[in-house]
Amino acid sequence: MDLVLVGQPGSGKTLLWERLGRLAGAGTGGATPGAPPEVRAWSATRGHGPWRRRVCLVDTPGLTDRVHPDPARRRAQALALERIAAAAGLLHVVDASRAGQQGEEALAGVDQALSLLGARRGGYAVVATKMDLPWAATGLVLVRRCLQPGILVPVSALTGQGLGLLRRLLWRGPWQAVPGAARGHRTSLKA
Ligand SMILES: Nc1nc2c(ncn2[C@@H]2O[C@H](COP(=O)(O)OP(=O)(O)OP(=O)(O)O)[C@@H](O)[C@H]2O)c(=O)[nH]1
Ligand SMILES: [Mg+2]
Repeated sequence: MDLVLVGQPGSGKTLLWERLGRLAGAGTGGATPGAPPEVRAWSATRGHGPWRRRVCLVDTPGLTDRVHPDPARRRAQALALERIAAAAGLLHVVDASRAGQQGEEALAGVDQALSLLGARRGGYAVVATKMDLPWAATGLVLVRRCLQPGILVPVSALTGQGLGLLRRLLWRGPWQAVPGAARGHRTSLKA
């Protein structure tokens, strides 16, 4: 089951990806063969027999409002969009502290687009990170107001705040793999 971390550049995806990988006891995540280094995944399994579940968490490069000037970065972003389309779930990572400092403007563009996508497809949660920083509490209120209502998990990848809850969400969230879906391992979403 593929879950994908998405969001603006610098929102905190990679640090979360690393911390959650460590908590899940995942092997060292590596770049997907043939993929740019910004798109990487770790996977971990839990449970036995019929309860055995495998989660693959994918880190992606930040998505930008404008076409990125670097072709390598554009290629990585395109690959990220492919992973988003095939994922069982999206974890939309938002920098709560930046939102608190900059106001609603910080959540326009990419964040609005991801939020609308999440509302349409389901299997979507917002992760408000950097809650250890000043302004994050103000930012959290804005995130709740500006992005689609649904699952919202405040965390700090730096201090570990909220990561236990987020970890449980990875394993028990509203995502669901569809058996026998096209391309074997492809997953789809529960409505
Ligand atoms: N204080 C604090 N800093 C954080 C937290 N999470 C990430 N950072 C810092 O924010 C910066 C960006 O974090 P990354 O994890 O690299 O962000 P990213 O979303 O992967 O960025 P791109 O890959 O460029 O899209 C780094 O300097 C991190 O150390 C957090 O929870 N608290
Ligand atoms: Mg990153």
